[in-house]
Amino acid sequence: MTEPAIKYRLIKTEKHTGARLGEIITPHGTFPTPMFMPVGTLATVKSMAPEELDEMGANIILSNTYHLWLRPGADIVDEAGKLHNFMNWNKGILTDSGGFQVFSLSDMRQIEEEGVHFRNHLNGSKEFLSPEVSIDVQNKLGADIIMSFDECPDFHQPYEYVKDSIARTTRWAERGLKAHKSPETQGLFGILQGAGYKDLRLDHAKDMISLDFPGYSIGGLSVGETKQEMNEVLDYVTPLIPDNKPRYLMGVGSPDALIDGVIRGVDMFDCVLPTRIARNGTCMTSQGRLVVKNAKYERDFGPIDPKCNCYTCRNYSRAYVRHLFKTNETFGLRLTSYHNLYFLINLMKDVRQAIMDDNLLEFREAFFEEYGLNVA
Ligand code: PRF
Ligand code: ZN
Repeated sequence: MTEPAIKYRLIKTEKHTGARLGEIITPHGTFPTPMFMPVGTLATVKSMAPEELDEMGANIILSNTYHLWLRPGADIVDEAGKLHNFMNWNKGILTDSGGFQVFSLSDMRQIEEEGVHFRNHLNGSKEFLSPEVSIDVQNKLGADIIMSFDECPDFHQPYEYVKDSIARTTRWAERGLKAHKSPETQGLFGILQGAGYKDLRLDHAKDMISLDFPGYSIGGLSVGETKQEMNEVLDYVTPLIPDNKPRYLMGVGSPDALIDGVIRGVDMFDCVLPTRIARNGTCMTSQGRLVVKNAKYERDFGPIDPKCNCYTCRNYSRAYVRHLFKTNETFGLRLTSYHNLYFLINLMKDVRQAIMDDNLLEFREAFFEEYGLNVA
């Protein structure tokens, strides 16, 4: 028996919620959870150097099989010494399987038992992605954590469709497990689907958990449903996942959703939100979102967020960052990207402390109040 690549250690559960303090043990380090993972789709977290990511406290970053498979190609990354070497990042990397990206980016996709036929969103060429291809590409990319190939049905897709879809996603997961060549260096997570149907969610979780993956992702959320609907799914899905396995909520990154996810037992999150909104000048602050291009910041010489200790807030003013955005200087979006990522990474640090102190619900109330969110 070889050691699995990814392990999880539960340190404590918060007294009044399902929140877990723990750590995830990877071939590139042991990192505290709950955690937020910045997204670096094309083997770069847009505009951030790896040294900056390290400095702000990022531990695992996410990259995408679909994008790297199309450009520059898995063989080139493999020859470069895999993703860690290619992009000069020595901590954790997770890759998504490509299923979700095929569904959201490509035209004319056609799902069959064997896999998905689709057209390349860059040049229109015909492509085919299957569980075996996805795992082969992810083996070549070499991330510490890889994802099984899934279909992410719409939250409100018809029941019969979702029922067939989750059965196929389970068969795809079994094929992925068989195809996986390096379980001792890469942990393959199973993805739980089932849209908004409780019985299907429970069935799929049970089937996937019986396959004994080293971790589980909760997919099919943050795809147009309400916050209440998402929280309800988490309420009944996360308790089914064994305590000794990490739980990863895919594609979720608003501060309130992070806190509400942690309360329901989620350990890992990723989202393009902080970096995407940063590039158009929107900042997350302790007092809610701030649009730094706004005229009212023309002579505001205070930091983006007075409560933030990041490089941007320690050194630059709202007026300066606004000026950079007004003149299209790229340093502006670097400063806001740094700040937003730091904000979420630091939020998770505060959340871990609140779990330690057993006062996560009080923390939530105070945070929501100040951020301008409905506490209910
Ligand atoms: N499946 C995969 N990647 C994802 C999702 C999913 O359901 C989501 C849903 N929010 C984001 N990224 N493979
Ligand atoms: Zn800051």
